[in-house]
Amino acid sequence: DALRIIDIRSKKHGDADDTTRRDILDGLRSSPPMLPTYILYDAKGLQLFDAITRLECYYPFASEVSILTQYAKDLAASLPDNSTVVELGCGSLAKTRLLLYAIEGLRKRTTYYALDLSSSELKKAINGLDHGLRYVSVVGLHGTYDDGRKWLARARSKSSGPLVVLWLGSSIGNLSRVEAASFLAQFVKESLIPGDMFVIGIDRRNDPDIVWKAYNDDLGITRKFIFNGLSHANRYLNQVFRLEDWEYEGVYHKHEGYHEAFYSALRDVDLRGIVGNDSGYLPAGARVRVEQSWKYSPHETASLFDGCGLYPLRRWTDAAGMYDLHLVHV
Ligand code: AVI
Repeated sequence: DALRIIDIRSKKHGDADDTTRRDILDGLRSSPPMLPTYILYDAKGLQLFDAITRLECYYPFASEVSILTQYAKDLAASLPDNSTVVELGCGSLAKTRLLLYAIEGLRKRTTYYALDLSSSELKKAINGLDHGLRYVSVVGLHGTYDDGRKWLARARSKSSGPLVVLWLGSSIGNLSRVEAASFLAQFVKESLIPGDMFVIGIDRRNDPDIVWKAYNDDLGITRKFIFNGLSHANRYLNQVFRLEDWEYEGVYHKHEGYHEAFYSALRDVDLRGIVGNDSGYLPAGARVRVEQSWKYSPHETASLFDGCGLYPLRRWTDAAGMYDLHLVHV
């Protein structure tokens, strides 16, 4: 079978570049200053994130893998026949393959759509699935979450077969609690119909030291991953960031339950020329936020689902009780 990758990006490439540049500048003008989290995910960023997932300290990945290793068959059995499965941010497919082969083992006809931001990484990931998938057909979708949601709404209007949205890796944590709820609610409203399902991996509010270490590894891989975001941003801003002016800083806010990743200025940094106003002046010690990783207590998860019209069907948890995979339906 020829590799199928559909470009679903709503904007032509040049427009997307303009949007990125505008998002970066808007972020730097806001108070406190920030960079858009998606700046972390160019092709190099996806590779570095993949390296993070191989770190022992980055437990969310290992926890989710252990859940899928143990329960993929159970999850596959809970999915409807002839379903369309769409994964938001499929990454390297290292985890998803466990589910795909479980579905194949049960001989359930399924079309699996893998959505991600980098078409080169998408190609690699799909090519890396060895053959032997006869019941599961695999299609790549090149675009953002938003492109994916819109594409899904269009696909939904053409077919009424069961739809399953897969959102693994606790990626929901990269949205604030309010954003996460409205993202899910919008999905439910625009792209799903009663009976459709969501499979969502969510990291719990674990021991603060363990969470902090997950984002501050001794090998400095996370640091490299975060710094790559600055290099990526530089491609849109004529290289205004000098990497040697910045350091990575990770903070876990244990009361609120989120980890925050910053670029922290090692000396006064003057970006007024490109930012266009005084907010471009960042004195030594100033922080530019690039990522938040929110964690959920069981109660917070329950009210999240409740608030957006999603009903829990099943939940699978790792042996250490640190992470859950939720199957919910509309
Ligand atoms: C993809 N996302 C859920 C990861 C997280 O845990 O927030 C990205 C990451 N950032 C640093 N390490 C991993």
